[in-house]
Amino acid sequence: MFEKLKEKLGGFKKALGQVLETKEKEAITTETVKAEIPTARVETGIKTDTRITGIGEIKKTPEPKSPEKFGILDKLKAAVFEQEFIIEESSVKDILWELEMALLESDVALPVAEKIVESIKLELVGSRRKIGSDTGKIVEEALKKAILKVISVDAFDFDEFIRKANKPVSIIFVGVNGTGKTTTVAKMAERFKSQNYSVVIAAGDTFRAGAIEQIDRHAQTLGIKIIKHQEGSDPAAIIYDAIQFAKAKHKDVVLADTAGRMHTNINLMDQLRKVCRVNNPDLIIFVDEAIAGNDAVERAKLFNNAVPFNGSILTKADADSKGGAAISITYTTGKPILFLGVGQTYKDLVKFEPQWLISRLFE
Ligand SMILES: Nc1nc2c(ncn2[C@@H]2O[C@H](COP(=O)(O)OP(=O)(O)O)[C@@H](O)[C@H]2O)c(=O)[nH]1
Ligand SMILES: [Mg+2]
Repeated sequence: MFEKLKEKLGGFKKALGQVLETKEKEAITTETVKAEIPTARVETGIKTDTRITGIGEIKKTPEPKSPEKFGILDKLKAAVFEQEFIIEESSVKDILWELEMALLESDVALPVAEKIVESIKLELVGSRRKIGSDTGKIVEEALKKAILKVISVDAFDFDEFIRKANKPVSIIFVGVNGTGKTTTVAKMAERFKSQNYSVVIAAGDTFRAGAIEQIDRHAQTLGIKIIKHQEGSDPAAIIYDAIQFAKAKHKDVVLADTAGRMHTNINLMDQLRKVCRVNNPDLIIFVDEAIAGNDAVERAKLFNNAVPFNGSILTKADADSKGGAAISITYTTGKPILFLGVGQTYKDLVKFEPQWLISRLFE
């Protein structure tokens, strides 16, 4: 997962680390040169003092290698290593440009790549670094901080939300075709079941031939109640029926599948608005595939305009080497990633934590 991005971030870390080390060496050289000048003065000073105060007392002139002289030299040398050097913008400019290009190549959206680079610049440029500190660590911390900033939004804990919500909790899954909505509904059903919630599935994709059978098969396999109508019927009515059923039977969660639709199809987006308005779900979740990169981010924007969603699920993260969508979607929509789909079995769903992604990127 995200191998190419990991590689690029690793490359950046190494390259910037080298730039900082070079700067550090330059700083040491400069400081050593400066350090030698006061040493000379110290020697002269001692001689002068001896001459003035000690006429006739030549024997009191300090030995050339007196302990005092060594002491001062050592102190000066120590001072060099306690010295700091300042990171200037000119020394990191090129390398930050390369980072921006690498992020764009990894499908990170332009404003997000710019934001990351800007954060790193703010963190490093003008800052004082102790000579001898671990430059790799400095760069890694700056990178982690910058990425964490763009992938974190106001804390929303999905599990806590479900625990506290009035039951039944209704969740509608939306997105374009083939991204993994139906599979994700089944994975979520399995996850809720394992947490001892009772689940009802609404077969809200009445548009595509075979969609009802597909979700029905999942429901049978998982032993979960499903509410379905015939192909071509009104999805808003099916979801409504499922919620009424859940209320009557005291079920905990309603998971509603919907037909995939292009974010650019005005009629189908209007239909989705109606489905959500009629049913007023507790949560709307946008599902897209991580491998779609920037396309997923663009689609998320338009879906969020039509039916403002609470969070997104990125599927097929197991097949995504670029990581751009995972990094960009939260910053672009202002809504958190809730889960990642990481495979084709029911268990292949991981709760998304920003810190988890960061540790994956730098492991
Ligand atoms: N590798 C992988 N494949 C997935 C994942 N989620 C869904 N799929 C596959 O994507 C295809 C489309 O999934 P489906 O749920 O029918 O998409 P929908 O059209 O949005 O409902 C299926 O072959 C799924 O097995 C995932 O997290 N990883
Ligand atoms: Mg489907």
